[in-house]
Amino acid sequence: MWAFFPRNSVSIPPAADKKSAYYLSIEFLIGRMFYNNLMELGVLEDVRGLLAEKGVDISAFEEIEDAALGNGGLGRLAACYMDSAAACDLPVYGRGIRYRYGLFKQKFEDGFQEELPDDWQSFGDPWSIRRESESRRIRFADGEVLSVPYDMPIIGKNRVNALRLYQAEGSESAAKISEYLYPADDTEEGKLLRLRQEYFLSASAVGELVEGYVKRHGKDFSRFGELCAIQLNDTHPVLAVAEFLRILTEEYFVPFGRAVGIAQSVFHYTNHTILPEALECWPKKYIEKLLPDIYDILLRLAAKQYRDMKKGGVPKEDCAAMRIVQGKNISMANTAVYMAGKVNGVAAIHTEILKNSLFAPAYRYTPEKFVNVTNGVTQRRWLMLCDPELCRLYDKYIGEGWRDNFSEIGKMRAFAADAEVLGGFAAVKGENKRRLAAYIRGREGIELLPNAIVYAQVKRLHEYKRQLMTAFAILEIYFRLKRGELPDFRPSVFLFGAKSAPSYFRAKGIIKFINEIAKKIDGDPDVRDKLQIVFVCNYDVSYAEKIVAGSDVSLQVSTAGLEASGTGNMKFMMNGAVTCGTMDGANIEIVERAGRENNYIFGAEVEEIARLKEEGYDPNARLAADGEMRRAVQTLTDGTFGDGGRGYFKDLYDSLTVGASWHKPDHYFIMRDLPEYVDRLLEINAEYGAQSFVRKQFINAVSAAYFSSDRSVREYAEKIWNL
Ligand code: 26V
Repeated sequence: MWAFFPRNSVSIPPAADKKSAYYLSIEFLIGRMFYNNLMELGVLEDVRGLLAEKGVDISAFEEIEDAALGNGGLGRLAACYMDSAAACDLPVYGRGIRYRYGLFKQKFEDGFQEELPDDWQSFGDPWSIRRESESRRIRFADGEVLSVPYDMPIIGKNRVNALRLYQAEGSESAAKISEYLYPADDTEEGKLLRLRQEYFLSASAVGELVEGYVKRHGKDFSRFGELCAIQLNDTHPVLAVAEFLRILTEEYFVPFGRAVGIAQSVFHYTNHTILPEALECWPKKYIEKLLPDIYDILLRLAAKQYRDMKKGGVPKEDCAAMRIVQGKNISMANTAVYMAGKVNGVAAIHTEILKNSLFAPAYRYTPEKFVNVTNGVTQRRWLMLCDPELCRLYDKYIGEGWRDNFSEIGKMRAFAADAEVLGGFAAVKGENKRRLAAYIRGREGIELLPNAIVYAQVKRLHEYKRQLMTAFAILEIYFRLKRGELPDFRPSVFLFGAKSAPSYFRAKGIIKFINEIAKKIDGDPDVRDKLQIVFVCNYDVSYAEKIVAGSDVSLQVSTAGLEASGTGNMKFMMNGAVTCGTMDGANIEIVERAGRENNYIFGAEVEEIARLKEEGYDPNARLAADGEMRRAVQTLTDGTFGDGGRGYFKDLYDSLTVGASWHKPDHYFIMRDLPEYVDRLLEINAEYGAQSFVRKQFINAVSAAYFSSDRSVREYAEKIWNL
């Protein structure tokens, strides 16, 4: 493959006076690059043909390199942005960690998740170039490690960018730093390892960028912000700010206050979640122990922030909320907000929540800092690669211009009443569904119900995403089918795909519960021709490509206010699935563009959730009043399903009805939204098969232009990086 590229083509261009942006991320969920790269080079079909002549199916390459150096939306977003930056000819470069093992491979044993290591380099890593000569030493209190960069080409039409991943070497303990993505952090040792990873990434990137600047522009740092933007993808790389201050003040003797000012013109911060348990706070003593110099810098920075706030007359409560030091901890988000030139949320509603609640005081004092950049996904992987038939349909009616300028896809809207086009669209969906069925047959040995409606919920397993609510909805439908109350019900398949964090007890309970329901339905001759659950094993990027192309209904049912954006929702939309979901994250912007009437929206909105929290919410009263719902929920404890005596189901039941010291019962408002959810699913079931339903799907697909990550990265380039 390397014959295609000069060996230095992925290096950072030496252009001395052009600004570049660096995207620092603890995750890059790039997935398989083989097909993608052939497509970007314009030779995918030729290679497919050549291999076929030799009797080789190109899908043989599905065995190799599916680099899962990320676990969900945040990491996949980073990968989409790399793709779009190259495609849009923007000088944007990724900086991350080259983990020896990616996100674990998932296995089911009797319906329980088990984790196996993901040895993603077992067939080698054909894409990366090791840049040994650019290695640098990274210092910790207990010794040094070597950071060796590996560059991976990101191929665009007129440009090849580099994704640079650092690998830790030098000793056995050094190599541990880049061994696993998300090492278990339920012990102090685990937490320290995670902190080491964050500093390793931060110091590798900042060391390189400052060195490069000094080589080209000397030690006058006044132009740094003019030439270099550093985007912090969530708080994991926030120590980069402290490392930057450390180098400028200690190695180049820049006065501290001046260094802070320069840093504020370089760094920007994207927030990806408002869940309190996911907002990083590092105990001071850990930072002090591992990184004493960085600790001093952070305390100096905190003291400066506090002085400035006092001088500015900021009232006590606001000071308390914004402070970098929070008791015994350092708040990484507060550090990021203080030091960032721009702070952004990832969907309109999410940015509003940042401004009005999470970071409300900071917004009041520095409103100009806050901007929204709604997420996007790359249509090259998520439409052109995974849905070539739909693309050919577009070519036929509007030409190929949309392939380079995705906003042209909107031209297809003119055909929304054209029976021939809708027929063609439905045929494509049917074919993709058959392909998906074949893929699942191959991977799971399961036969999907033929000609069924495919509803899909694929995403990380988390309580706020409410896979459990979908499980209850399916149970309600199951009991109604058993009683013969749904005579016209069309065969339906519910696809789940999700990995649970290895130590997330409740999430693992939800996986087991869904697998138990699947088994029960499968064993019930009364309903198994009508209803089916398939929980696919080891959901990953390659699986997602097939699922988004072959599904009819995209389930996006998070509790309103909690899904920052979602990006799976966009992938399904692009491939012509309707959204059945709540008014949350980017769902709101999806229905704004495709029409609420063309989707299936339900549930409490953000204001109602706030009101329920305020005025009191009683899930038990709701259960008592709704026999259907009660029946479904009680299966957790009435012996219908078993969890092998491991206590998972009782814990789930208690989380809904009793709560705990840290959460009130039904913290995610399942009992509020479940009845409406069941109604929406049945409404879809009743409408499916009519041309009006195909039309809804079609309108979604052709209204997806805004959700291209080409649009998103251009917005970053204009509003934040000033490229
Ligand atoms: C991390 C953790 C770790 C501790 C346990 C609970 C928990 C919950 C959530 C997270 C997520 C970390 C950040 C993240 O991945 N956010 C996702 O970012 C996507 C890209 O912006 C966005 O589409 C998703 O809505 C958002 O959840």
